[in-house]
Amino acid sequence: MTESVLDVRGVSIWKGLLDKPSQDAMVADLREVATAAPFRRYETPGGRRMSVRMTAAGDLGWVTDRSGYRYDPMQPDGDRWPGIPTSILDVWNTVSGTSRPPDSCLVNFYGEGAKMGMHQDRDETDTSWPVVSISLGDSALFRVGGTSRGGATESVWLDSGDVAVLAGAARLAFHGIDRIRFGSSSLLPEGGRINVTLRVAG
Ligand code: MD6
Ligand code: FE
Repeated sequence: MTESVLDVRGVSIWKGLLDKPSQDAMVADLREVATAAPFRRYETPGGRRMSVRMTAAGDLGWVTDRSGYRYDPMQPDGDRWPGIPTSILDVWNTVSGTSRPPDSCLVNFYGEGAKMGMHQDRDETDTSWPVVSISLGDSALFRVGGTSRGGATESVWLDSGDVAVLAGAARLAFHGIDRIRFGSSSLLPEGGRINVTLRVAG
């Protein structure tokens, strides 16, 4: 598979880093994660239900409810999160530029019509560590802005097997998913998109 690294407003995008067998293996690992920690549709502090379904692996997962957003060592049902699969840690080791392992792996599922509004990732204790993001399944239109809300943005399609790295000056860039191209990939038999993000959260 050909591989190239794009720069989109400081975000590095490794096109096609994961080949099809690697993507299939990662999906199988994520099915085990979802068995131990089911996907949930969270309610935001403002009382709106998110269109994206979420779960997590590692020491810390990310949850939200009426009391706010936070990293939590427990699932909402009181269980710990499952471990981060090795196939996913391998990607961190390839692209993060750090030998410190991630302690949080967030998994987002986008069904038809799901999207994610523009946001910054700043709930981590130390936001100087990179965030590594893996795309699997249907293609998604990823929008990247600057470090304050509003202003110029640039959009790029993230396809299955692409890996994005938010580091350095782009670590606190606003970003979001405007839409997915439902059914554009056959990786997930029922369609949809999975996004996996790795962080040092705690
Ligand atoms: C997504 N990604 O690709 C949403 N956050 O579905 C993110 O919110 C994200 O891609 C931090 C770093 C990289 C990302
Ligand atoms: Fe994000």
